[in-house]
Amino acid sequence: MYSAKMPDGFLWGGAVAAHQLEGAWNVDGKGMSVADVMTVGSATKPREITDGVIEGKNYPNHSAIDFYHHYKEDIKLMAEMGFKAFRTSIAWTRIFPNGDDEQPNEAGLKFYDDLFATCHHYGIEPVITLSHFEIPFNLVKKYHGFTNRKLIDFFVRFATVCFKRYKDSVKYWMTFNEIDNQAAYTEDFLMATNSGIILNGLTDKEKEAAMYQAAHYELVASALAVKIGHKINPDFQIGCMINYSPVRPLTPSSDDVLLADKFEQRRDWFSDVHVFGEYPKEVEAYIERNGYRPDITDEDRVVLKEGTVDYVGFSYYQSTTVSAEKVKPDELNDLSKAIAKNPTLERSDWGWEIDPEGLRISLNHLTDRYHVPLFIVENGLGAYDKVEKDGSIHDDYRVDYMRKHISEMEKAVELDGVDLMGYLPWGPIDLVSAGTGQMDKRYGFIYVDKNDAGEGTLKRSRKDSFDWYKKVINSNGADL
Ligand code: BGP
Repeated sequence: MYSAKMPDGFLWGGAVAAHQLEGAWNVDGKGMSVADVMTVGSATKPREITDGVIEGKNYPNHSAIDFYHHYKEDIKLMAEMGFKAFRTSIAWTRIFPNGDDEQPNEAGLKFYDDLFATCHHYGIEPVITLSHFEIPFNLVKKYHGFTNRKLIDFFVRFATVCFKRYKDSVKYWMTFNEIDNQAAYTEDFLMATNSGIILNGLTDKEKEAAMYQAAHYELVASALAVKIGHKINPDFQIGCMINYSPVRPLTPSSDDVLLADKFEQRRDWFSDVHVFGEYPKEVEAYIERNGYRPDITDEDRVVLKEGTVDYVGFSYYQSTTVSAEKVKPDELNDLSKAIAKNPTLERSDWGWEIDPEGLRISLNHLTDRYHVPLFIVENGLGAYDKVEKDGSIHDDYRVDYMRKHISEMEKAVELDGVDLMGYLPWGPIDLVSAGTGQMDKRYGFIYVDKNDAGEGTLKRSRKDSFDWYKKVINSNGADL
């Protein structure tokens, strides 16, 4: 298998999000976020988004793996693997419990002071996402999330407070996690988590119109934050974060090839705006042709130009394959209609296609398009783990998945000349799945004793992959 040493300073580590591991959902003044009103689902049953917290329902994010009270032990384990960087998010509702509060919550700010100090104690660089699927629920109910321009101010206030407070302890930032997920605007779950909008009862056309508005306000909010962040500390590296999935045509037919292109454009525009500071022509034409009239002012366009990002952070889990049998290229609106099963790829237990070469293709595509440094800030395999009688966990499937992906990443850096900042696989410690709310969809090198029903001791233990990843980091990627 191909392997190569990564450049000096390469940021090996892992990535999580506050709401998926911290727990302590209403402790020390934290307010309720959209993640706190979501129940447990499964591979086949979507999570329910409830109207607040209803007694008797299981809300897994409320306690998660209680990282809030275990972070010292958890960061120590990550340091043992040799982590150089740790990506997490700042829970917006720990800082502004309702989102529209005038003053921040000191106890929330203090928690992250302590967390970042613990990281630095071990020489681990924090990499921080400002908004990772945890918008204050009050902003969802009172303002309809990012369909309301006021959300720009609330987000910018939150970002500014964080930039000022952590200006000497955090260098790497990202604004909105997987901002492009909302391209799949018919999925109510994604619209709620990404943009804080609950679209019950709207037609698909209305949902799409709401998405273009919310996405625009998020992009303006992001650009303003980038601009302000650079003023507060010119050394900040502030990136965007997209869910990148290279698009493959199912057959070599012109329709399939064109459809794959159109599909890709419809997702790439989010990162286009972040990097170039302007909308791509294709998307402006599409919005116009479909009669959507999002509120986009001339002033907004100036802001977008002034707040372009320093790097593109992205998650990579799988590629996407499309077929024009299902929808013709010019009729493409609801992206989910174009997706076909790729007959050449294996799937995880949750149906996610496994495509290591897709990672190399992604790195090449993003480099060609953007000419800025890239950062892999999520990648990994969600799987069921079996704990043996002696407590060991032989997760060779996880090692196999990661080894193949890292090998493709190393080809992209070494053979294709990609400028890559680091590799932060998802969920180095088991945590609550964002998509399903399950605990048993596990990504970790560190096992946490807790199941889907919420039972367990929360004890942490090392899986086989723990030692394997430690060896990879120790050899700077040469020993896979
Ligand atoms: C990404 C999210 C993460 C994470 C990951 C895995 O989309 O940014 O928050 O959860 O996917 O997804 P899941 O947890 O549904 O397996």
